[in-house]
Amino acid sequence: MSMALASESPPSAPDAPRLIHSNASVFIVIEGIEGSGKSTLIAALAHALRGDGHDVLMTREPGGTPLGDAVREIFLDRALPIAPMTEALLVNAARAQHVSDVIRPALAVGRLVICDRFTDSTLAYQGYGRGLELEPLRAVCKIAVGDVEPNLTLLLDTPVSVARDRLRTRGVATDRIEREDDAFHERVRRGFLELAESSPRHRAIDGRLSEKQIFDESLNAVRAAVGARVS
Ligand code: T5A
Repeated sequence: MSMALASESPPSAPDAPRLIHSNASVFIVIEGIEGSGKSTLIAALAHALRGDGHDVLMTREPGGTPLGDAVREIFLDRALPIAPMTEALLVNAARAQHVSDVIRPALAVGRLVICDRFTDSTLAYQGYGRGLELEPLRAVCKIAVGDVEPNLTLLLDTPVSVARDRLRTRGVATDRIEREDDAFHERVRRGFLELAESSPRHRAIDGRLSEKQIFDESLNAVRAAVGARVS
């Protein structure tokens, strides 16, 4: 990930003074294959939404907590062989902590949470990519997140070749998942698309568009989701 999405500290207690102009408690997730442009979009969205007066929390998976960051190190370590189900359980252990310590408390005090990856990533990577059955994976994710669900999931649908070129240009060493072959990443991309097509709370955006076009389309979708929460 190009931008270190700062895992902010867990939000302060509900009775602490906060600069909240909107208490919509909105949970936005950004999904897509590696290099699809998620971190770029999230930084721009957070800036614009803060301008709208929202108290925005940016976070990511795996990560978002000290435990999550430790799991992330293991998860992406090229030197470690990790079985597909172990991947699913590791990322969901981190997710359970993330939801409990960061996401749920932030939503409870009316923050707008933008998360780089969530449960769809498990279904796309460990399900469609690694070949694990989707229903058990959904059950594991459900145990990790309980009743916390995104209000909106934006999928940046970017062709594998385009995303790979972007990552090559960026020049950062590939991690354990990025180094998988194109066929794996094609399955992951198809998985994300199937998940997006099967749910009204998803919006797929063409990741080949310019950063500005993606940002404009995404901001409109987020503002609509916020409007639906507060109306
Ligand atoms: N994982 C994660 C699982 O297997 N299961 C799970 O359940 C979960 C949660 C996490 C890894 O973990 C796996 C999936 C991943 O392999 P990560 O580092 O969080 O890895 O995620 P990455 O997707 O690898 O993050 P990246 O930074 O590599 O990709 P981004 O954030 O999608 O892309 P971004 O914004 O950094 O952009 C990449 C480059 O493209 C340019 C940017 O400037 C940057 O140089 N760019 C554009 N160029 C042209 N047009 C645009 N519209 C552009 N947008 C960005």
